[in-house]
Amino acid sequence: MNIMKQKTPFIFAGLFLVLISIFIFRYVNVQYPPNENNQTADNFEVDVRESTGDEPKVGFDTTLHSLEDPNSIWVIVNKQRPLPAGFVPSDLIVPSVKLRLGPNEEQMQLSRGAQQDLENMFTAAQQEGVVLVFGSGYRSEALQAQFYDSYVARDGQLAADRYSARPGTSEHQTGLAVDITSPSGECHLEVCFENTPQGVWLAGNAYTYGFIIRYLDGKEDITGYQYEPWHLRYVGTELAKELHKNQLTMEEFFEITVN
Ligand code: DAL
Ligand code: ZN
Repeated sequence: MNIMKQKTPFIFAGLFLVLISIFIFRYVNVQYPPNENNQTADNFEVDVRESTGDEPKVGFDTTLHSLEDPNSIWVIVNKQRPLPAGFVPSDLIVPSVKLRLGPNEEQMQLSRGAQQDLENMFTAAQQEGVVLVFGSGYRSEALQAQFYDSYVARDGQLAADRYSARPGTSEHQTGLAVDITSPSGECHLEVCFENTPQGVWLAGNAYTYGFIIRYLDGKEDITGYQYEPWHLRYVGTELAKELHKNQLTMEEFFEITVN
């Protein structure tokens, strides 16, 4: 009996510690955002690590694809991030869509990873009465050099650098970029393309097929290029929705500095 009396304070102290631990555990847990997307614990950790407040990345796994691998649908290519010298995608195909040039032209190809979504996008636009034309997709380093050199000869290097990538730094070389035009060629590679039925449809719908308008209006200081409402870049539907929703460039979303 005496022994029990001596132990009672210790039993109460033990119970008290257990209750305090449960309370602390629960309190710390509710400090994190709810796991809405049924993510794995690993993904969840990534989100918490990268969250800085009210930015759009909460609940989005920013590590899903490589930003460096030229075969990745998230590869970021810009003036500071050239492709490996002579890079050629291994999965180029000619999509079954309306082409601006003959099917044997190099530019009429794109990466197989983007094919299905591109074809679905062209079909959906057509069903809504908008005919899209595949203007220019994959371009080798050599073809990009021809283009760039001709622009420099015509407009001077300073001007050309604002709208044409130097060879080795064009997204077209990844096979994941495509310039869209219309059957009439109205506003082909001109800013007024944004007001054509094709431009309006793409601005509102391309993201649902995994394509973004890569060079947004007013973001030249970030992307390095003037507004190009015709230049689409395939990034897959998950990222495209995220970028479209917040009207962000890849550089902004992944916090990559461009000078
Ligand atoms: N017009 C884009 C920037 C390119 O040349 O790749
Ligand atoms: Zn382009």
